[in-house]
Amino acid sequence: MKKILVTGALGQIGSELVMKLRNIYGDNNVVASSRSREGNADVIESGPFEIVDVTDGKQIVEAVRKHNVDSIIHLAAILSATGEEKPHLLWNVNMNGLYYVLEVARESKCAVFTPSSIAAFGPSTPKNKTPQDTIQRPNTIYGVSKVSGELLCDYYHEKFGVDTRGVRYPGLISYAALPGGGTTDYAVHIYYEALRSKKFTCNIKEGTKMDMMYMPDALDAVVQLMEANPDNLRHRNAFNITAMSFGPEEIYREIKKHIPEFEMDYKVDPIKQKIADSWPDSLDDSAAREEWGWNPKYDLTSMTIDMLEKLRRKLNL
Ligand code: NAD
Ligand code: AKB
Repeated sequence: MKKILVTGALGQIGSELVMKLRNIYGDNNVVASSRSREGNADVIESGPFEIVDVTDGKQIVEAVRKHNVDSIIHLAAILSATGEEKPHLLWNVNMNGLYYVLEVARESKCAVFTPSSIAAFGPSTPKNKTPQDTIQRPNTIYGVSKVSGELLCDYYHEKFGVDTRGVRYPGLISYAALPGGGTTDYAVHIYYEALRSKKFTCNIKEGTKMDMMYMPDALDAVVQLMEANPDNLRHRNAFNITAMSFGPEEIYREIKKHIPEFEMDYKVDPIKQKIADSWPDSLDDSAAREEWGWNPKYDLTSMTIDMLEKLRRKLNL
């Protein structure tokens, strides 16, 4: 990667990924973009920034040509919970957006990174140690867009030689930007409320295990996979990756070790619960480990220590 365009750059991942990429590849070589200028000022001001609405293919073409882009990190998307409220919007952003990105990449010979998700699996997928290659029949519009996206990316690689790569991210936990309308968002909000009000009402039922990951590992995955030797990649779109798997009661107990007065109760959101129940309990990420050396650094214990320390500083507590 030499000249990188990041779409959806002001979201949960983009806010941190752009800064990391600028550190590695140089401020001027990472073009952040979003459909508006609302969001993290550091991302907008520390390097080139363009307004790009991914549902308008021309705007992507213009940004790629103007900056001589060779790699597109495509993060603009609608996530699972918002998607169930606005399925038509989701289809337009997630599918048309990806199609336009792939078309630009085909014409301008760009590499493309597109995150898939644990949402690409569904109720009939094996739940434990979910294999890399297995049944993918999701029952959410988000999941349908993720499976379709994986297939479209593979198609563009096989048919047109576009260097497409991707991972199936689990729920991501971070302190810099809030999550954007997903089912795993509770695992971020719980840290804020543990510090602020010492009370948290969880919208996901006790015992609901989902894969999760701390943001530094998620960012490393992008760089490692995009820099991996293509000869070693038997899979491309998209690799299972995970760092930990837990239910709400386990993250609660871990936080309580540091904040003994912290209390949690439950008010289950039926839509989010249905989505969570359809996803795996834990992924098998051995293909990523074998093909490009995936090896996450954080588990629940080390993530919790770091999250609480960073959030205390951010919230001036
Ligand atoms: P996010 O919602 O925080 O950020 C997405 C950004 O895209 C937002 O800033 C939004 O304003 C922008 N956007 C929406 N519509 C747009 C449009 N038409 N044009 C341009 N920008 C638009 O999401 P995120 O968590 O940063 O996720 C990025 C990618 O990673 C998505 O593909 C998501 O499905 C995937 N992913 C995220 C997680 C997670 O836990 N965060 C897990 C699995 C997969
Ligand atoms: C969501 O909950 O929608 C995302 C995801 C796992 O894809 N965090």
